[in-house]
Amino acid sequence: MKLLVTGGAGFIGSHFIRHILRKYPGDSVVNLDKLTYAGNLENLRDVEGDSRYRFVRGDICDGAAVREAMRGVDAVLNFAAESHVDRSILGADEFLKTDVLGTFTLLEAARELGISRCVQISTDEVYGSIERGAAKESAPLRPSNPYSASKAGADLLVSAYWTTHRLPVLITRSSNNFGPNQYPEKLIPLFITHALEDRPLPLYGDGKNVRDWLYVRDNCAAIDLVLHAGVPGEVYNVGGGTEVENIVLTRQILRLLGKPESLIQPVKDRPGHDRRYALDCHKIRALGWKPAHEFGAALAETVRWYQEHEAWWRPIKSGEFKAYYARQYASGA
Ligand code: NAD
Ligand code: TDX
Repeated sequence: MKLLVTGGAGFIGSHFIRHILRKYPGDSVVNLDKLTYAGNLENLRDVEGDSRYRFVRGDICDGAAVREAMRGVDAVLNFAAESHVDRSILGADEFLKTDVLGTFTLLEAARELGISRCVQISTDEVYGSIERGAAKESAPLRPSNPYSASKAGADLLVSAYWTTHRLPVLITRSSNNFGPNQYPEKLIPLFITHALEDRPLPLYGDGKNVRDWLYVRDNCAAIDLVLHAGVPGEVYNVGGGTEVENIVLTRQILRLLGKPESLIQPVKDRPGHDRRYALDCHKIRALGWKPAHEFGAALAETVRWYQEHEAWWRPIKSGEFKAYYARQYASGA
């Protein structure tokens, strides 16, 4: 198969490209990525010499660039997005452009070029906070923040292209991913790298918000399965099945690093902060997927990766991240 992966220089997309190139010797991948602050070609250094891999710098909102990259491919997987909730609260313009208009641009090009499989990478956040039980794929979309609202907008558009145009689309909605190469603005890499620098860990609110953690390689396996065996027009939840309160996770990270709990600094809560996410994953499990990595072991491996790859995260934290973080805490929260 010849694949177009968008946003492949980011966290999950780069793991997915490596997964495909390793597992399918006959496949090739075009990676279309704008290289925003979150895109990092270091994430793919080990595959850049592979003749089956090609990088194209471009914006998914640019119709001409998208059509050019999409020509001749069998399937499109859209990972490209503005992906950080806190940045969407500081300013949502880019979220609407990339997450909604970018998805629309890809759908139009896929329709024009007759692409036979399009996978949209979405998120559990589109269901909003789930106080009890777990959201099925048929649950109403009730996004709480500009990021999740723009992802929900994209999901609705993708589904409409199936209903109206019979474009063969599939959607995966996964829970919180973690693993190597995640930009250190997200909870796990932020807290690991801050702790390594002996900086305070800003824990929002009472620290009792719950996330369901999914190791990134397990998500890649699920996306691969949906690409090959999913039913067009369908949505698949992908949850790690590991619900943890933020405060518990924070203590676990500090323990793994041998750092004191006094580094935990409670700060003002995130506006619109969803209390809990939880997914019903019967549908993807019926396709034959389940997480292969145990949470504690995967977290320990992730902590080790950041300990051993300072050369990856230190330049990020002293570069773009620094300006973002100063904006985030400008109010003195
Ligand atoms: P990321 O922020 O690490 O990477 C996003 C990538 O998209 C970057 O390489 C960036 O350069 C690229 N990009 C951004 N705007 C672009 C544009 N206009 N055109 C082309 N490329 C562009 O994100 P991630 O954490 O790897 O998430 C990937 C996808 O998975 C996103 O769609 C996100 O919504 C979804 N998702 C993420 C998680 C998670 O926990 N990280 C969970 C569920 C779903
Ligand atoms: O500094 C922090 N302090 C803190 O307490 C940060 C960055 C986060 N948190 C809390 C907020 C959340 O309850 O930790 C939890 C996880 O936060 P994030 O890592 O920002 O993830 P979340 O908001 O849950 O969204 C993530 O999962 C769904 C991804 O960023 C999205 O891209 C994905 O769609």
